[in-house]
Amino acid sequence: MIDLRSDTVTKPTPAMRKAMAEAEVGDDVYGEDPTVNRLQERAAELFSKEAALFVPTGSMGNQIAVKLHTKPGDEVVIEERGHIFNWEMGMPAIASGVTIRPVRAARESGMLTWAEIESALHINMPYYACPTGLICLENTHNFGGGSVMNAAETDEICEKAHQLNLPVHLDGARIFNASVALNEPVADMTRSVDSVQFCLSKGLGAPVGSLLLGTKDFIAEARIWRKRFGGGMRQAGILAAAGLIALEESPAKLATDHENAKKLAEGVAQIKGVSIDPKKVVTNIVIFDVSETDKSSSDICQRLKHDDIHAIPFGNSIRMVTHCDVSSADIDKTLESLEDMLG
Ligand code: TLP
Repeated sequence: MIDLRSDTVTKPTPAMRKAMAEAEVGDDVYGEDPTVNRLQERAAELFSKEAALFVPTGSMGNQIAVKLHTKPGDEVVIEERGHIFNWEMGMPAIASGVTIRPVRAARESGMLTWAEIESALHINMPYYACPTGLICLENTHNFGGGSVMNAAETDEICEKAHQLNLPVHLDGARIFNASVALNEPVADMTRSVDSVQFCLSKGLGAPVGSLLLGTKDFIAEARIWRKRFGGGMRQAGILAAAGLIALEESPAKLATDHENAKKLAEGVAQIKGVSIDPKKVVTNIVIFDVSETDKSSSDICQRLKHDDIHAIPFGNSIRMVTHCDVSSADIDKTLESLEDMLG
């Protein structure tokens, strides 16, 4: 099976499984799991943040951040294709009582400029608009095609936001992919955001888990909200053990995933009716429009399944995500199958 649906499908490596079997554990709700504590300390060190919290999912990390940065009735500014807005099942409204102000970035990459963010802010409009309480960024931007924002651009947005006393949360589910693509350390890319969430369970290949990072006070509060959200995981060291290996060993492997994505993008760009600019594919996500072919995106994905190739249709487009369980030969097979079908 060639599984290009997502990098969430990655399986733990033998080293991760061994570390999981041997992990030292304790009750993490009491803060007594030594492996979880090590993972949190290591993550905080890598990101140069005061503290980190191990959470079961990226969604939970993001939603705890939304909860802590806002109060009910606030508005959260986010790019229109952002994960927190589209794919977290309405949780900002349910858990935090906030509304979302989606802003469409002019750039296809989905990366907002400060001017675009600023035009959506509600400041000092107490009687007729929800006050902006938070700005959310996403790096890489998943439905912007795995696009990246560099440290300087992130700094600029944060600086302007902070001048208005607005916090910035970064959904950095794939921040290590961005870091590899830009050759910038994750600590630089996240130095000016107030909080950041990143996933161990995507390209880094761990089976479960994300980390939320911020100040000590923020993380102390986040720990309470993790429990309220049902994310107190007890002997979670078994999972954290895989996470520690993912942090140390996986970033160095991401460049291969990016090469495979580029090769895939260059290949599909040759197929008549398929639209994608391969130059814009800089990490592991390839999204291509098939509306000019004679088949719908779901028909194409259905047919790919006959060759045991799995991808997800989104509207007129198909998303394919490369990861450590996809090889260069798998990309060749995928291109052959697409060419046979559409060529
Ligand atoms: N993304 C998943 C789907 O939910 C769309 C995927 O297959 O790409 N932030 C970003 C940018 C994400 O892409 C995801 C997962 C999350 C947060 C949520 O992470 P989990 O699945 O751990 O809750």
